[in-house]
Amino acid sequence: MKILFLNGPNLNLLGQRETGIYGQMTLAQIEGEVRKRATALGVDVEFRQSNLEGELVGWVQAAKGVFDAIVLNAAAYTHTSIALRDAIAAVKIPVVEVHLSNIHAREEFRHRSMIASVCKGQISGFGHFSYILGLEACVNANATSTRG
Ligand code: CA2
Repeated sequence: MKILFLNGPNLNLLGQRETGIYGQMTLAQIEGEVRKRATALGVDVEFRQSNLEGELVGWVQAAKGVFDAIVLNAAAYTHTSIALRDAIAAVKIPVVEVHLSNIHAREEFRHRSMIASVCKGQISGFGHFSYILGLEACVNANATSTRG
């Protein structure tokens, strides 16, 4: 099983600023933790980050036929991007939406996710562990859908 982890704008700054909200870990450290768990589960993972909406849309589209699932932290594009929503709906690969912070416990503008209704589910508020839970959700959903 191959899982693609996509990270949106400003997540390259993790661990340097806003540590009270997003934690102390850098994106590379989060990737390291995900890789450890992925190895234990016997799955391949690929990690990418972009500040560009179009690049994220392109990666979602290109995932078809290559990856079995996507774990997506679309960052601020979560709240604004109809383009990402349409790409997720079109690609028909299970996408798990993840957030480090609990977006529902923050400012009102973060409560709305443009992508939630086309995703398999949403994991929000568990810091870097949201990514591990996203990985587990993909593996579990895959096992459930292929069982029997
Ligand atoms: O909690 C999350 O994972 C978010 O997706 C993070 C986004 C935010 O816009 C979403 O509402 C929730 C922001 C990512 C920016 O990360 C930074 C890290 C360090 C310094 C500044 C921003």
